[in-house]
Amino acid sequence: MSSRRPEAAPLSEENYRVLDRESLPSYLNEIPAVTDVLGKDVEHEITEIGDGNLNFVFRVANAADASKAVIVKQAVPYLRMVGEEWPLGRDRMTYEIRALSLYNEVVPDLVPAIYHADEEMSVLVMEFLGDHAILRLGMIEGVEYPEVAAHIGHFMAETLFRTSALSMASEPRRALMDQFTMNAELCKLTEEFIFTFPYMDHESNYSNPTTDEWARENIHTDSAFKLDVLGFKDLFLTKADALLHADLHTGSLMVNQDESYVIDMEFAYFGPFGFDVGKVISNFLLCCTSHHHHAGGESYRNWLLDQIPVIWNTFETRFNELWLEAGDSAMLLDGLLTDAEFATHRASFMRNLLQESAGFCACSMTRRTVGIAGVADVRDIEDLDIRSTLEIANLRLAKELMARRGELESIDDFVAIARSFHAQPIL
Ligand code: ADP
Ligand code: SR1
Ligand code: MG
Repeated sequence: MSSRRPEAAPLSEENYRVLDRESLPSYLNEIPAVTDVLGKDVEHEITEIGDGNLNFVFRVANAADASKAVIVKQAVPYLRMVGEEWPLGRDRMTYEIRALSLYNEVVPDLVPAIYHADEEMSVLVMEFLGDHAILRLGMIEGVEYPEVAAHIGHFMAETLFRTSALSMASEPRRALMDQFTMNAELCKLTEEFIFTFPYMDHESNYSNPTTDEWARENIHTDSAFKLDVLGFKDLFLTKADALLHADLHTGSLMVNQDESYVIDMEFAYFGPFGFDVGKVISNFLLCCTSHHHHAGGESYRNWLLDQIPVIWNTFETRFNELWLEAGDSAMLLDGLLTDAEFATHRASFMRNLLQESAGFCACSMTRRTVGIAGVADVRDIEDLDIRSTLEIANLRLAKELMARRGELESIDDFVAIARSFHAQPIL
């Protein structure tokens, strides 16, 4: 893994302006890598397609040939989902650019290509994934994607292993960490919106009266659960295993029947392996609950549950392959462990990682249910009673996974808990 330039100086406002439909054509016309795709001085068709929480995303196409298109993503100096009254540094785009550049080296088939990256303007111009849908939206519709679980597992194994101390030497790894250390504001969003606010009365939390009452009685006053979550917040703050995507959910995946692409890596930082693994799995579970209401029903719920072992087993197999192939690293030198000791170490490492992932999965399920940033799978259900029943189900499952994570010896144990939960009548 190559090291990159040192932590950048603060961004200057002099070279920054917010791009819009009027200014985008002249901005893009000066970038040869973009005019190679769109054509030079052509008429543009520009659509703002951002449905995310933080940034503005434009599709810019050649008006005469819509197959020629790029995506322009720009960070503005505030949190889009709240508005200008919630300032947020736009250097988050610097971290997205760095992480996407690294992913383009490590897993080029699983991320969009970069045409242009402009840290001063907080702009990324990238490949338009026109033949792909956001996984979350497809899953709400009950679409089965045969390859996506294996792609997710492969993505996590490659990106997590190759940026970890199991693979890299100590000095280049510290130089790489230095590139992401100051993604402080987005880490703080996670610290607060995933690990703190959802477990207390907080003005930012979502509200649905029946769910609120259940949360007050079963979350805010459950000391054991809150202390477990605090332990995971501690891991998030202190355990720097690898470069994480750190916002890896089904809204950060664009897919079709054959291909999967990971997008939106602005939260990237060095954190615990299990955060990426647990977060992505939690989104399959949240969707599974929603199909007690959505049309997919039991058969789609089973498909979703079946994907979890595929994600984990692909991850584990590839991670172990990379580990067996690796030479000396910051962590291990050839000759330190016997083959038997190494095998014992790997097995115990994977069991710990599974249990850690289950805990992060529980935190993610809870925040997506009672925190500000919900998931459309459940939060877009109009009937408040149905929504509330599903929300409480998600909270109950989250608590069970958290409480029982220490029992987990294999991914089958994890999925067995979810299967028996969903075998009960929920609606
Ligand atoms: P945010 O950081 O604001 O959450 P995202 O990176 O998630 O923004 O992008 C918002 C939306 O823009 C995505 O949900 C997707 O619909 C669209 N989008 C983002 N990147 C691409 C891409 N490379 N190709 C096609 N659509 C994209
Ligand atoms: C204010 S929290 C917004 C959330 O949106 C992003 O997708 C992250 O998950 C973040 O926690
Ligand atoms: Mg984002």
